[in-house]
Amino acid sequence: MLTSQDVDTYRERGYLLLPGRFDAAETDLLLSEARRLAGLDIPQRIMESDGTQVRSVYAVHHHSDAFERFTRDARTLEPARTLLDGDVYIHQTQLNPKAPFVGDVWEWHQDYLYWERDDGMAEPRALNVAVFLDEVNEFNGPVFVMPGSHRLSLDEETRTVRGGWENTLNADFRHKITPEALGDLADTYGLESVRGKPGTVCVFDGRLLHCSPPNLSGHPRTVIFIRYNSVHNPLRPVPDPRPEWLANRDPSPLEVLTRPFSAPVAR
Ligand code: 6CS
Ligand code: FE
Repeated sequence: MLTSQDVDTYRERGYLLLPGRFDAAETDLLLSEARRLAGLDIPQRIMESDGTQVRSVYAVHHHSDAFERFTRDARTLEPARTLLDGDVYIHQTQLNPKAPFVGDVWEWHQDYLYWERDDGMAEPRALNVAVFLDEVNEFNGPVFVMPGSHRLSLDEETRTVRGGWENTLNADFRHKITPEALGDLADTYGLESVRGKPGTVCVFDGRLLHCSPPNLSGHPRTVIFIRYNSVHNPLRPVPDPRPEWLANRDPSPLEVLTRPFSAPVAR
């Protein structure tokens, strides 16, 4: 599924954009599932600070057959298996509908620092597969990245400033990189925003430095994130573990579907 050039780009820059991987019928199906899930009053649903708009729904593959199959579709799972060099399992899934005007920022961070400090992940051998269900453009809160920053361990520059794991989900982040370090990093690595049409897949390294501004367009910006971890990279015990719906501790390998996730299931 990935060319050798794709793999080189990913290794060099820490992320890879794959346009046109899912068609409109598929993104429409996932969008309607996304709307259904955003309407469920479940602990996995996290609200924005305004208390009315949905910021995220986690563990979508536990609440939707379509999303569960989607995590095993060749177009999401194969890139993860290739780039992580073998069997993988799901660490976490997240739906991020990013409602217009009301949402809060996602500050600069490396995901792996959360997975390491909060979940006991042994190595940075995990990645994100993000799929755009709406167009992502400069106005609606695209992810900003610092290309090449995935080679860095920013352990020293990242301070743990909040106590509870709720602060790994809301806008008041638990682990914050100092502004001084961020300024220097931005000068060294430069910034890019990751944009594309619906159906685009963006794969990015668990250590790629990223953030995203609020959505200031008039329409939602729905993105689904699947976080795959290598089965050889287990979570170690931690004193106060996050719930399994944020940090899955069952590393059973996933098998790739032989048909598109959207194909009718044979009975
Ligand atoms: O806490 C987590 O696991 C998630 N938190 C952030 C800030 N980014 C993604 C990560 O998966
Ligand atoms: Fe993140």
